[in-house]
Amino acid sequence: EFGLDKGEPARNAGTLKTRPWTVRIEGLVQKPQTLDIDSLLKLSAQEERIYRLRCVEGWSMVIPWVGYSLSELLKNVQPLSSAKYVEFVTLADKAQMPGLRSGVLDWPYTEGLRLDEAMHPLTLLAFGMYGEVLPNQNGAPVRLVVPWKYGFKSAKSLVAIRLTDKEPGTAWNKAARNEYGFYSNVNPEVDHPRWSQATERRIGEGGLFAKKRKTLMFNGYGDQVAQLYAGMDLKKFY
Ligand SMILES: Nc1nc2c(c(=O)[nH]1)N[C@H]1C(S)=C(S)[C@@H](COP(=O)(O)O)O[C@H]1N2
Ligand SMILES: [Mo]
Repeated sequence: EFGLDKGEPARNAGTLKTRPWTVRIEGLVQKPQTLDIDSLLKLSAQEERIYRLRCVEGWSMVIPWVGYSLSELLKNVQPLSSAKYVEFVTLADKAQMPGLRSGVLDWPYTEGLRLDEAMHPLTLLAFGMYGEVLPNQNGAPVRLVVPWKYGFKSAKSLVAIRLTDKEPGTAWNKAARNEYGFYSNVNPEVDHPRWSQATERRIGEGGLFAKKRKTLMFNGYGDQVAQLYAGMDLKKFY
């Protein structure tokens, strides 16, 4: 990426207003809904999920999230048969988020998944981490977590979830199409144009001098998700 996160501490995150908060579930669904955060929190049982997170820039971390499968929410709104993709739209409030003045990305930050990826039980709607409510800087009050994809796919502070029939644009794909593809599955065999993705540095394992680990296909979740990509050329659909 372009160093947007680097040296830019979450100094404004503390003042983000996360209540009241609503999330619209809209587009190609039988039952569009606008849910306030308290209804969303109660929609399904929250569970702790301990996932590996692999950053596209070559580091990784193990994180205990709290939430439930996004599929629980999607089933509720009854996707139409024409729905093929899900677009995730996040808050872009200039009054609260001075970082939006930076022209690096086309705000709001948006992300996207294919509908079958979004319905996969590993795809998490997260409300907490480390047994606590999500800190503002990590995407309060609700974010996405997709553990077999690079970390940037995990859109934070969601305000809308939109089902579509066309592949939605995503913030990083629009900014640098050749560097960040729509799929962005963790893949040690597809290098970023500017660095290798074969290895990673695990945060918590001895800092800069620790031996790097080999990056695993689909971040080690291949048994669960490889089937989603059967027959696809993942070098082309990176
Ligand atoms: N709303 C929103 N979500 C976002 C981003 C963003 O700028 N806005 N950045 C993405 C990127 S580039 C990264 S690396 C991760 C960072 O998540 P973290 O702050 O929890 O580490 O969030 C992703 N989700
Ligand atoms: Mo990032």
